[in-house]
Amino acid sequence: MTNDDAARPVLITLKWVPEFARGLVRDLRVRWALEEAAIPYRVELVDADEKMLPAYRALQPFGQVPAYRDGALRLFESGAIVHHIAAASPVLMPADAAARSRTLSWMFAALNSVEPALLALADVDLSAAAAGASLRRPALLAQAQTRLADLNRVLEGRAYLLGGFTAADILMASVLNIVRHTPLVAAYPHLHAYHQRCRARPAARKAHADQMALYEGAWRGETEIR
Ligand SMILES: N[C@@H](CCC(=O)N[C@@H](CS)C(=O)NCC(=O)O)C(=O)O
Repeated sequence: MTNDDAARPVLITLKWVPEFARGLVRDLRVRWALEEAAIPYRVELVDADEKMLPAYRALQPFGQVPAYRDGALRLFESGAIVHHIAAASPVLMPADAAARSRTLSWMFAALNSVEPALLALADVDLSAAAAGASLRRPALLAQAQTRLADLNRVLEGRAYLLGGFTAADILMASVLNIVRHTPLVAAYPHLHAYHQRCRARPAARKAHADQMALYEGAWRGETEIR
């Protein structure tokens, strides 16, 4: 490893995930933010057993991914990691204090108001273990549609959530990916155009390709957790 490599932030994620999760693992948000901010980074991988070990729990208390190291700083929660990257990047956060707070509102909205509704629906649709889940589906679908219809209204006449692109769009577009197994997003024209616009960004494409390359065995890197 060169000195340059050693100074780079490190994204820690899962070595392998089942097919249905590929392209959805939350390291994607962090990769995307790093690409937008033009920050080179390294990737370290953990497997299902390693992420249960104390060394990893010290980084991510719930044994989940992603986790992140930036110098002496250790972070977990994808939203917090994206915020950390965004706070130092004019591409991802406006300079004005009020606009930064509004960006944060939309970042929380993506993770707190939209993601749970879409995850609940995806869980029922994609989890074989969700016994009796079909009974709940109509209510969960209605809940997801309510959120998406509200977002569709917000996005009418706007390229991005705050007008210009911010870290909030990384989180929101990544959250919308959760229902990629349904035609839900496509049913809302402003939301659909927004989602396509976000996904077409070169940084988004690169982040997605890099995550997928991992599972296709095209990625070679370090796996040691320090
Ligand atoms: N709120 C957390 C959720 C993290 C999360 O659910 N990660 C998933 C992958 S996307 C995971 O690690 N799943 C494996 C597990 O929970 O054991 C975040 O945004 O970082």
